[in-house]
Parts: sequence; C-alpha cells; structure tokens
Amino acid sequence: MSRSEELFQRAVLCMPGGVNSPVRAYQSVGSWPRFIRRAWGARVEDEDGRTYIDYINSWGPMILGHNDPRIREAVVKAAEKGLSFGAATEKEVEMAELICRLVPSVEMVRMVNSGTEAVMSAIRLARGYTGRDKIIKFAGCYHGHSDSLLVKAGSGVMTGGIPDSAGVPAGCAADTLTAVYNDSSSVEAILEEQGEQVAAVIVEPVAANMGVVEPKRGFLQDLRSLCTKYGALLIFDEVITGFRLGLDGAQGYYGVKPDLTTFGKIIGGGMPVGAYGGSREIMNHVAPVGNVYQAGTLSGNPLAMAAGYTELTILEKHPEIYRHINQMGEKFRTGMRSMLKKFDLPYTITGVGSLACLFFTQDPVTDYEKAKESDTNAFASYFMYMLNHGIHLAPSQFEAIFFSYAHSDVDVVETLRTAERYFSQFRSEKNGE
Ligand code: HOZ
Repeated sequence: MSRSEELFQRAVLCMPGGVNSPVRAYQSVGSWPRFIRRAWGARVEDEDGRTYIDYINSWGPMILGHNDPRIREAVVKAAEKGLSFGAATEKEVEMAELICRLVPSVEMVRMVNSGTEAVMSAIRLARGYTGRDKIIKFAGCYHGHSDSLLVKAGSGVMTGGIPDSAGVPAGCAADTLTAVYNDSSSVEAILEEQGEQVAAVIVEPVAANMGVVEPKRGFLQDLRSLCTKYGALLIFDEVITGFRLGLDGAQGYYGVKPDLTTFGKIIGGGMPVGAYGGSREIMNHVAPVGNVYQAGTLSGNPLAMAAGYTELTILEKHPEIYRHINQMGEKFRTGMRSMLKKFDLPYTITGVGSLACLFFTQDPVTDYEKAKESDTNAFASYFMYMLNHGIHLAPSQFEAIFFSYAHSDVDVVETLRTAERYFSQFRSEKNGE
C-alpha cells in the first residue's frame, strides 16, 4: 500500500472524507488523495516520492511557481518579528495602497482571510449600502461556502452533485436568485420583476468553478448597464481572475468597472488571505466608519501581508510574467485543440490567458447546464492516466488548469504528449484494436 493510501485510511477516521476541503478527496475520480509533502517551481512531490507537473497551483495563488524564494524570505523575515499582533501594521497600509493603485475601481480595501469571507462581507456591504436584501448569482458560479451563496454553486458542490447544500436556512436561500451565466436577459427578467429588492448581482467575470467558461462578448457590459439601471451593485468575484488575467484582473481585461471586487488566495502568495474593495463612497459604509459590521483578528496578518505584498510587487515589476503564463495557456489550448481534431474526439477546450479546461463534452460550454453535460466518467479515466504519468490536474471536471511562471515550454509539451498517449490508446480501445 502506498503512503498516500495509508495516510488516507487514517484521515478518513478523523476528518470528514479524510480531507479539509471536499474536491481534494478524489471522490469524483474514484481514487484517494495523493498527499503532497513538498512543492517547488512547477512541481509537487507526494509522500511516496513521486513528482508531478502541477496544474492545481494551490488553485491559483502560486502564479510565480511554488515556493518562490523571494516570498519565502519575506515570510521568514516577517515571522522573526512576530506572527500576529491583532493590531494595525505598516505592511497592511502598503498592501492596501498597492491594491488601490493597481485596480482602478478599488479606492479602499478591507483585508480578510479568505475568498469566502471576502464575498460574504461584500454581500453584506451591498445589502447595507442599498437597503435591499436580494442578490442575483449565476448557476455554476462559486463564491465560497457562505449560506446565501451555496445555491446552484460550482466547484465542490457541483463535483459532488449537491447544488443546494443542506444546512442553509430556507429564508437565506430565498433571497438568492439565480440567473443563467452568459444570458443577460435572464438577469433582466429578474430585475424587471424584483429590481427594487435586489442589492447586488455577483459574478465570476470568467466562470472558473464549473470548468472554465468565458463570458460572451457584451455579457459583462450588459450586467454593468442593468445594475446601473436598477440601482443594484455589480460585484466581480475576482478570487480566480484577479491579478491573473493582468494586474487589474478581469475588469481590466474586459473593460468593465464593477462597484465592488472580491479577491482571495491570489493576493496572499500562498498564505490565507482575501479582500474586498470598491469606491470610497461605498467602502465608507464599513465599520468603524459606517454601520456595516465586519471584523477579524487575523485580518491583515503580518505574514500574509508580507507574502502578498511581495508577490504583487513582483507581478507589477515584471510584465513578462503575464506574457509567459498567457503563452503557456495558449500553447496548451492550441495543442489540445489540434489533438482533439487529430483523434476526432468530441471534447471541448476552453480558457483564457493562463486558465484552461478540457470539457468532456462536444457542445460549446457557455453555462452550468452545458458544463453539466460533460462525461465525468471519461474525465475520471483521463485524469487517472495523467496522474499516473506525472501530471497533477485538479481531481474534478469542474475546476480549472492554472499555469504559473514556473511552467516551461517543455512542461507543456510533456503534458500534451502524455495526453496524446492517453487519447491514442483510448481511440485504439474504442476501435477494438
Ligand atoms: N474550492 C476550491 C476550488 N475551486 C478547492 C479548494 C481546495 O480544495 O483547496
């Protein structure tokens, strides 16, 4: 028995599903988690000493590659001065100034500890600011695990086939209205009926928790106009796209200005961080200036600020990082697309910049219903082959592939070759050869 299997046997006895976050359990691919003991650059190594080219990248934040020495040194230096003060620090001011400078729609920002917390707080702020209770989200978009957002959510809930979590009070879910991603008329229909009660429309500008689904041309612009027309706030959840599609995230990439933006792990360089921000006018409703309460002992934690500030500063100083990760994404998508053609496979490759996804379905994937048409058994078979041949993908059809600055041309070629070996074998088996 492998060491990962042994650890998993122990883990299931003391942790639900043996994990601290559901997708990691490998349930949907019919296997057990590979326990990771270290990571560097584009590689992770499991407890059995097997190394993999990693495309999970801690679900986004390792944009420079794993264990970047500059970030590690910044954390060590900060740790030497103390791990947590529960008090104001210089670094959190520098961090806030940096985010406000890099993201034009953000004039003020509040640091929190995760994307879930950021979104939960932004929703409360939108409700407090507008005096309205309802929110609109899109089926298949995932905004963390707070009550009002676990309605038709993506990521682990989609992977596990539980679109509406137990434990969410009916009254809470009733204030969450769901629309169809990439269909602004579905939002308009809700707003026409209940516009005066809607505090916010929240969207992942590129949906990256139902696989990767790009916004159609004009979709985000339509949301902007509708929100302005009906007096609702537009919230961009940039937990995945922020500082990945560019320094100004998806809002810069698509040229749409939200009222509030949420960030997550990406601004922590590997430490637990989140943030929400927007105009001075809206953010001044947050306590202690305003009456929307939100607080946290570890918010602005000195280690997290040191890691995040170092990472964002490097990203700002080195535009070549974005060129490189986008090129890697493009190389992968192009290579995969021609492979699908070569083997005449009814699958679809999607993505933008350094995000990608191979959907095991033929039709263009534009929303939750289309994403759900994917053949998840076919994904599981592909996933296991890739894993057994040194490629560490997210263990779910409904997650993204993340490229980092540490991925090289050689890594992408090796990944494509591995996929090619799988697909040629798969085709031979299918043809009974
Ligand atoms: N919700 C994350 C993916 N979208 C998974 C988090 C994790 O397992 O680390």
